[in-house]
Amino acid sequence: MKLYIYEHCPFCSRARLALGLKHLAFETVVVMEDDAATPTGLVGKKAVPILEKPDGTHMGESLDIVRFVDTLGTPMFDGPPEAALDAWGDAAWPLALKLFIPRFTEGDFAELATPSAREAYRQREERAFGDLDALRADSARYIGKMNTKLETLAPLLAGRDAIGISDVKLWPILRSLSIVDGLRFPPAVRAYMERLAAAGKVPLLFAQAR
Ligand SMILES: N[C@@H](CCC(=O)N[C@@H](CS)C(=O)NCC(=O)O)C(=O)O
Repeated sequence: MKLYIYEHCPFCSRARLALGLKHLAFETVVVMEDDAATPTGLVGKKAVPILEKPDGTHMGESLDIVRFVDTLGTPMFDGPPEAALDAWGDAAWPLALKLFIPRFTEGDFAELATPSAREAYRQREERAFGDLDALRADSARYIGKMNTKLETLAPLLAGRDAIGISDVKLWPILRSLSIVDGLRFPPAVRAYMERLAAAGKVPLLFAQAR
């Protein structure tokens, strides 16, 4: 199998995590941010992740990919969703975007390795989120709010060792937040982030926190 991704992309991290947790062999292909032809040629639109399945056909949509991947080998993600984890992720997402999007545009990612790719990405995010410098300038306020939210996640993750579909949705949000310098991840949250990063073989972004 081949998985087409952007390294920064949280939806791609869902698919990477699911494949990694299931120990499935796959090749990663990073699509440049200014390359519309590759994804459009595969699934008819510019969006990743895209999975090339063992039969050579292609599929998009992260959760569809996770469901397909779960038909290979022993199912891991077929249990019921965990409402508290899903609710935390849904509530945190709009605030998380305000923190990680401006930092992603400056980040060290293969899909941004050329000036034109980085510029294409910056323009895409500015179309979606408006002035990124203004978002950046409000960081301290957003960081304070997110630190409060992270405290409420800690009791939900303390002692957790199960892995299910809700983790496939939650972990990529936390991975994205690991690029934000100044966030305080409570020990239970940090341990969870590190545990799934290692088990799923998807690196966190602390080394390039900014
Ligand atoms: N619903 C899709 C969303 C995927 C998505 O939004 N991917 C972003 C990257 S994070 C993308 O490819 N955006 C289009 C673009 O590059 O122009 C999924 O879950 O896979």
